[in-house]
Amino acid sequence: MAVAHDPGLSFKRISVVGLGYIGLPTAAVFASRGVEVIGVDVNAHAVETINSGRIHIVEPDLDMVVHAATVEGKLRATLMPEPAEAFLIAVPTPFKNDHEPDLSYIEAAARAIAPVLEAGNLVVLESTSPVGATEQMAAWLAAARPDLTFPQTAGEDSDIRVAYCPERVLPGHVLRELVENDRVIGGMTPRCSQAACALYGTFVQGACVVTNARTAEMCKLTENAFRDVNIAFANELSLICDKLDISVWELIALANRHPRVNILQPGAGVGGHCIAVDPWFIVNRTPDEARLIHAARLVNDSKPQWVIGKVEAAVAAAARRKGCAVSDVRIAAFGLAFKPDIDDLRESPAVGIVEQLATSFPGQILAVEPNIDALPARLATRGVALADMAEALRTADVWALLVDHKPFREAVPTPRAGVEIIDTRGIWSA
Ligand code: SAJ
Repeated sequence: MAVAHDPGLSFKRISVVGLGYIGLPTAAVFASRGVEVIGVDVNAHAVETINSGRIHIVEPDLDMVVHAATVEGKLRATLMPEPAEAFLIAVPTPFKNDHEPDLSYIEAAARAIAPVLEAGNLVVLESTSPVGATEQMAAWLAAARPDLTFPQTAGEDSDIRVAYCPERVLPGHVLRELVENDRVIGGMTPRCSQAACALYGTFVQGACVVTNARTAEMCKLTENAFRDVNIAFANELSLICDKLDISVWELIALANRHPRVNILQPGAGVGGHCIAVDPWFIVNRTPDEARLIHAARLVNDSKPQWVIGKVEAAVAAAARRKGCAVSDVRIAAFGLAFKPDIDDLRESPAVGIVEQLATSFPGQILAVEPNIDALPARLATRGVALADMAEALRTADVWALLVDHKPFREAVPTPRAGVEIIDTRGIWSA
């Protein structure tokens, strides 16, 4: 049910806990609408950077919005929570070694804000979370503040309102998607949802669609699991086509001409902080039922190893052709980021592939990543060299295209005689 927000409910002072890839843009957008925003983070460097009007993460145009918000005095960062009318929690939810969700950051955030909570406050959890996390957060808050009432016991009459509202923005397009995307709002009671709708109504132009907290939690996980399963289908097809000597790129383009078929693109694996993580929150909770979602995770997680095998075979073939030792073959890896046209190397399959190749082929690897100036330590210390595209094309015997960045799409190279190409994105071999 889409809800028109109650104009009587307005928020003048809010707090955003966790000033990362979601929290900081959200805080800045609220501030740009005239709301006083107190940003809270445990990272002193992030707090200092934001207070000086700069940013510690990479996202187009975010620097300008944060700069303007701090100069106008609407956004201020701090290490310690302060009283506010609403608290938005946007902290990480990683998983532990066995894929068990790690809610310790949410627990720490709840314990940090509990002392400053006042009757009438709204607390919204935005972090991607397993089903039941919002109720768990409310339980932590209630344990810390026995003098206040919460929805799990007081229902609609509670002093504190609690809701779940997942972020759904695409890295690289965060500022636009924050404003334009619809929001799913899951209050612990209808009144909690109404308060959260009023809060997001400050800047959201999309619809605020109301449900309960558990459905909203599952909705976020479902969106990313849906994408993971669809990418796994494409990745599985790439393995099948390789074995059957068919171009997977041509195959997908042909199949997608069917009006009800829309296959995604294979790649070097699934990276980033969301799609490779969130489906595990479903599998962990319902392992017997989530068979397809689990299989998709395994298919996507195994793709980098398959790519490594292809590169190893290409290196052996290049050595045979050149009549040289395997250790004399030069390998160029094109792209390190977790997806095209960003500089984010965290959880990137390409980085893992290059790292493992660097162990097998020490001193033989050039990495071309147009979006960075220096290699991460885990590659630099393994003897990988950062090279420009022209040098890598001129000197390498094996070209491994791992990410389809714009410069690679726009200048499709003509291979020198004998060059082996592993094209995981179908732009140099299709
Ligand atoms: N990928 C492929 N083939 C494709 C599409 C993607 O291999 O056809 C790979 C990418 O190269 C990358 C990974 O999948 O390694 C994920 O990239 P992505 O662009 O699909 O997604 P993210 O992780 O940048 O952002 C996702 C988005 N979720 C959905 O599209 C359902 C975003 O809307 C979410 O807000 C975000 O996760 C999040 O924070 O959860």
